[in-house]
Amino acid sequence: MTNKHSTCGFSTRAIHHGYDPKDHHGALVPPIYLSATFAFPTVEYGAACFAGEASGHFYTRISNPTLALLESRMATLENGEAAVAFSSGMGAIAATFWTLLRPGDEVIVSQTLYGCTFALLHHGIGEFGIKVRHVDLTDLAALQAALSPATRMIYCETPANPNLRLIDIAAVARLAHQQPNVTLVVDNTYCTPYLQRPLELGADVVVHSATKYLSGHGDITAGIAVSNQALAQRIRLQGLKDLTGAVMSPQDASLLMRGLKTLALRMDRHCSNAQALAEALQAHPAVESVIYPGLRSFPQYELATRQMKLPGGMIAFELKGGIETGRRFMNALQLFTRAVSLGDAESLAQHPASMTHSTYTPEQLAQHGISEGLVRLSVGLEDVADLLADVHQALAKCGRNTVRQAATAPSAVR
Ligand code: 3LM
Repeated sequence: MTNKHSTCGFSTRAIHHGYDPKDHHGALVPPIYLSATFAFPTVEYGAACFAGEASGHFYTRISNPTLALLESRMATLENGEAAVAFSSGMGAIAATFWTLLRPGDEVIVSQTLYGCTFALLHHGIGEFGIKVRHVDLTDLAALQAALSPATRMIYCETPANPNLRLIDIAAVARLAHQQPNVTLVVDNTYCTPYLQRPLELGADVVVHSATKYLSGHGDITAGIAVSNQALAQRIRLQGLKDLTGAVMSPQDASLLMRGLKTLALRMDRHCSNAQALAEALQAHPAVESVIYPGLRSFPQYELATRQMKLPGGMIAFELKGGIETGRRFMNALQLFTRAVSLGDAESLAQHPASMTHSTYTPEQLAQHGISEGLVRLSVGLEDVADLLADVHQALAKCGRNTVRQAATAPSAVR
């Protein structure tokens, strides 16, 4: 695999890293190797592959040339040594947990997490003898107090889904690494490596839902884990090969590489559109509060500017009148689509408490800082004037009870 672009900039590596057309009949776009299995020239070579003594591809659940190219691109973009591709973000997260944790271990997790990660912890690994401790990781004294000889992992999202709380990765990494055998795992889905590179700040593993910004077009589910060689090899041979089998398809790897080519351009646009929308929301009298890392009112504004290149494309906000007004606002949107997921070209709106985070009980939502009235926007790539117009018309309607029953008429649901 050619690595002649290893010293180039982010976008150049996202487009070219690890591939030279002259090695592939001049094909500009890397070929998709659909083969599930690979021929052994000799029985001895096959045995060496299985023993880990030969590095060739032998079965796509373990490795494949198309996946290997994608993995090398993700590794360089995150500034890690190696990456492992999965069929979903949850596949990557589950494989990382199952590889690195054993009964009797403790995992310290931040207060707010994506709903299915929360469910995996509480209804998955938490029921297999692994102790899950939620700690406010913005409070370093609380983290220090929570660390114990049994701690094997610290896990966080920053910004967190859905309330955008940030964790100071460098500070948490310093505490984590005072103790041997503690792995800091950061979910970098909201930022992508274009905005934030946790491994450079001391994290050990980065996980992604590549379903989101990395692929960027809402047409695949995919996941990635990036780390050093040794950890990646363990995650591949245990978490991927044996414990989950959640391998990415080669076609999806190709779509994901297509998405990566425009990642920087798209992220710049997501961020500038979101900044304009967040400012407009904040200035509107119907709005109670806006959470966006690019606003000076954001409680961790200084950390956001230090840790993230730009504030991201996600906004959370509450309207005066709480969830009832929030529902009317979402049903009145015409250009925004009412849908979960994020990071697509299309702007999306959803209600975390009843959708992405419905795996939390109402009590847990309150404990974990996810308020009932929160509305989440994934700001897309449309023209900002059209997005502003849509939000303004929906805000004008949501105070009054004049909204058509969009949710009951499938043809009217965008
Ligand atoms: C969502 N999130 O709408 P997949 N980590 C983070 C995530 O946001 C997600 C995952 C991991 C949403 C999905 S909700 C039914 C739709 C921070 C997914 C999991 O397995 O690729 O979906 O990634 O917030």
